[in-house]
Amino acid sequence: MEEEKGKKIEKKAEKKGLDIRDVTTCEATAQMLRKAERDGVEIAFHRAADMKPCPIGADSACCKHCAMGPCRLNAKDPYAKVGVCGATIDTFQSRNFGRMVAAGGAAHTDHGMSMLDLFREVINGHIKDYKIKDPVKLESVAKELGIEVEGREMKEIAMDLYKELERTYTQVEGEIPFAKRVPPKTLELWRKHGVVPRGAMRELMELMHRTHMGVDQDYENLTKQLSRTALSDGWGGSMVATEISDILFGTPTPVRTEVNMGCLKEDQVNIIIHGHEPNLFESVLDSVNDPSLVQAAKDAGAKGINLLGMCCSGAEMLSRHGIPHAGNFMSVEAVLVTGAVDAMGVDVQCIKQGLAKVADCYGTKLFTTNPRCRIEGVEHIEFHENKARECTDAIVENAIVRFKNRKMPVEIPKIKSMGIHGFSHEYINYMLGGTFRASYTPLNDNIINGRIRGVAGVVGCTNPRVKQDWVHVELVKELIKNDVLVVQTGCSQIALAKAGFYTPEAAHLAGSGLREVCETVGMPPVLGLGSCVDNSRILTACSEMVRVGGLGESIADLPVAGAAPEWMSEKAICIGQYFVASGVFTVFGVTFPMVEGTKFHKLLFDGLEQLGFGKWGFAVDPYEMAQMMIAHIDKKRKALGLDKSRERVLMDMAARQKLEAA
Ligand code: MSK
Repeated sequence: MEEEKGKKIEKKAEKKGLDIRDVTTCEATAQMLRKAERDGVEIAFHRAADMKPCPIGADSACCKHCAMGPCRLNAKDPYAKVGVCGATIDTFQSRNFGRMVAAGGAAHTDHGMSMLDLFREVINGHIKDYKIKDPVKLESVAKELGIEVEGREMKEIAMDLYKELERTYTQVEGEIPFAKRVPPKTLELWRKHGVVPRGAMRELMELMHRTHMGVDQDYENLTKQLSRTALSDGWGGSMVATEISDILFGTPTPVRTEVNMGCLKEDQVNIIIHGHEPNLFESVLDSVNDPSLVQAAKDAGAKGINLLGMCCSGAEMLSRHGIPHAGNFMSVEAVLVTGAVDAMGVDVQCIKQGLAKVADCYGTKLFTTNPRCRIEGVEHIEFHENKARECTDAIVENAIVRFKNRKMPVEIPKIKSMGIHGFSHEYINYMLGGTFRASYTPLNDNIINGRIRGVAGVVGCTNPRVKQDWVHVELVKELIKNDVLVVQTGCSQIALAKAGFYTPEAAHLAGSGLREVCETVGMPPVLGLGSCVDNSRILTACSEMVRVGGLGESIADLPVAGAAPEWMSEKAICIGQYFVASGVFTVFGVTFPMVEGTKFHKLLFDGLEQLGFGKWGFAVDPYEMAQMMIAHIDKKRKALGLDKSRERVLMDMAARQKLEAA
């Protein structure tokens, strides 16, 4: 029966043209895709082959904001028609884009607010399972925001910091606290254009209002509000999430650990935590180390309990504690196909509903834990931080029961890669400058002397519309080969980690200048900074580069670029927009939800840069994407007068030796 079903899925996949080599370069995922087809199980790759994207929606040429429509325009002749209310293609697109920014920003902001709620309850003693693990970071963030720290108790400083950061969300007038971290010239530009965020709730509310039918119908005006909202995520919600998570759970420092499905262990109870908020994962970590639960696992015949992460909370735990990571977004269903996962606990964001069916097929215990994210038919064990272990112990206990009663044959791909993760922006400071002169000066110096051409952030999701991991890996290969230092977060980080780029030895793949810096410092040419909210670390690093000097006065002056080559979520659009509004050229792959050549498209892809911001770019091909980013970096180098130093580095060995001696 199963065999027959399997043959049907295989045939269906063939008919739909699903050639496994075309959909993923992740060998472990490919192996599990083959097994899924043998087992008669469908996962997102099959569903993607079975679902043609709506061409009108893909171009964002439709509007369903009221019941006079939905209206749709012709992407080939977008100005030929208008909606029933008279809205033009530019209004359609800026509204749709604005709502993507709002949804993505709300996700990060709500995550950040949860972290802040937890912080408050820890400070006032209502939650005792967590404590402040990094008082040094607490003090430095407090000082940066103008809070007095000298001679004060940690609790007093923490409460003042809480009150200050609460403004990030609730403030109705003024500027969000981390506006203080923005380079003055960038902030001046924001003020000039009226895009400095007040409070995230206000910006989100206003953006939703202005994208309602019959409100803001001027794409330029709407772009200001969607930029202000995106900035309230990057320099607001996400930045608070990162900083508070560091204060509560520790600021990452480099740690060696493994990624990929080969980290599963057949003879152990395997538990995967997948999602975004680190608090659930931190408590599961306590549970799996509880001697009574470890003993229970042994009594059930297991050698121990093996805890792994997936997606972004996995990337955070990888960075902070060296917890092995089983794979990125497009591998989350595939990993269940191993039959080795005894329990998976999920919290919020990027949790596919399809997981429920796959978990059911393989007898994996799947649990939702967050009241914001439940899945029909999936058992919910609610996670409360004031009794965190109740939920996480229950997940572990259920996993042990499933291990004892494993019925399905287990097949674990024997594939994993070792790498170094955990490069917070503070550690980059220390790594490059040493204990006594921790600073970004050596990074700036190496950019100025041309050994490092520039810095690129390569981040974001995986998407079944492109070959999993391939665009990430090829893009990063091209960048480092051309002496561009790469920083990463989220699922992109995991793609490169699986491909072996997270070892200092990977420096041999870099161009001569970057290789030399990596070998001197002993660092990989690709640095992982954590989860998608940790993109805020890249903003902070950019601010530091400006502050240290020599690379211009604003973020827009820096020889940097960003990319989300396999993006899929609205959060990615919000991230892209906050990078663009901060001054960074940001290239997206896969698809871009817009008709090319409209006025709104021209504004995002060109006009914003002319106003002093960054701009968007789009390319599907990783090599073209790399060329676009490198060309932009070179343009910025030229504007800074640094093009000559790089020519010397690349072309003249004697001059290079002279520079080294200097
Ligand atoms: S998990 S948002 S698929 S990076 Fe943050 Fe990965 Fe993108 Fe989700």
